[in-house]
Amino acid sequence: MKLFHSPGACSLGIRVLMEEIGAPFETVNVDLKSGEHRQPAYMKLNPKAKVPALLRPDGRLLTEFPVIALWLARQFPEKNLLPDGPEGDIDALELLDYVVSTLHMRGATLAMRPDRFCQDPKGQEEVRKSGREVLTVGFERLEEQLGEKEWFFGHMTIVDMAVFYLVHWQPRYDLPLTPRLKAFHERMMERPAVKRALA
Ligand SMILES: N[C@@H](CCC(=O)N[C@@H](CS)C(=O)NCC(=O)O)C(=O)O
Repeated sequence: MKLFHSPGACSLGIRVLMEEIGAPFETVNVDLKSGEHRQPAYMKLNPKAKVPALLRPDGRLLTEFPVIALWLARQFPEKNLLPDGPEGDIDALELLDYVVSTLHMRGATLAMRPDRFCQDPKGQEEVRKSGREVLTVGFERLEEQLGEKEWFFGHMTIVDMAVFYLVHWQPRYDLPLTPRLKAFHERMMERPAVKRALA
């Protein structure tokens, strides 16, 4: 397996997941800052020009965080990375998609990079505000769903990896984390897999 990622990007969640799984994998750093993801060499492989992307041993390239995470969880069932119960994969996808499609794409992206959507400084302030509003509502949802548990579904699952990268971006969107999310982030930061992924 080969993971295409970029330090500081949402691919961190997949990197942590792969470290938790502990199977051998290669990493390829795609430098978003210099625009390497839009260069022909990467676009040929992944025309979406995004990270994460995971090259499977059979040669298929997987894109989209929830898809990569679900594939990895299914590939290593002994690691128990899906919620328990007959609809564990559905439960995981429901929350994963909320974190990635709403809180990341519609919340954090707007709050962190308003310049990508608007040139005018006043307009950028509006964009940033709109992203922070989405995050504020989302944090309340996540706070409630986490409750007094250590992990979103009682034991560690692929959902925790997505929440991790989102809360890890906190200094960039500069919105206080709710108490349980803050404790969740601190808990994740203690994990050897996270330390390895961030090293
Ligand atoms: N929907 C995609 C989002 C991936 C995404 O937006 N990745 C960002 C990094 S956090 C990226 O590659 N950005 C490059 C760009 O948009 O130019 C997923 O779930 O993987």
